Amino acid sequence: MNINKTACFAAVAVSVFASGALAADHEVQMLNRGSNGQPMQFEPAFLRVEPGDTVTFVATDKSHNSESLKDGIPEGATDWKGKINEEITVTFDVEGLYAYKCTPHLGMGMVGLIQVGEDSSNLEAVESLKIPPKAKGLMEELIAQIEP
Ligand SMILES: [Cu+2]
Repeated sequence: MNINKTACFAAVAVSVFASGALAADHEVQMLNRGSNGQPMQFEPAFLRVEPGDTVTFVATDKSHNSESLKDGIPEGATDWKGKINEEITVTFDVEGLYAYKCTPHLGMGMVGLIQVGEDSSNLEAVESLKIPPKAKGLMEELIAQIEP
């Protein structure tokens, strides 16, 4: 009886883990003005998550979206492109750095960075992204927040 109970518990624990029930969902707000007073911001613009976690980009304010930047995500990772005014949930399975933008506000510096796990081997690609100066400036600030 005891043995059966233990085996049963182990099976449940394994299936919970395998189904990803331990994965967390994080939220990033898309805002006309961030709490730092800057216009057109993702908040938080830098996020550290674990592989398998999801991030929901919330359409708190209108006229924003979230789209991965070309050459700004790890090799083998899936890009994404949310529609304007729509919430989108993205699952991050591949470790690495993910740079993204709000398509209409890239020129105003509306970019964000997500670090998944501990692999930052695509850092150089993110550092050399071809994006407008204001976006570049914020991206540098976000890169400085990467955890080693
Ligand atoms: Cu925007």
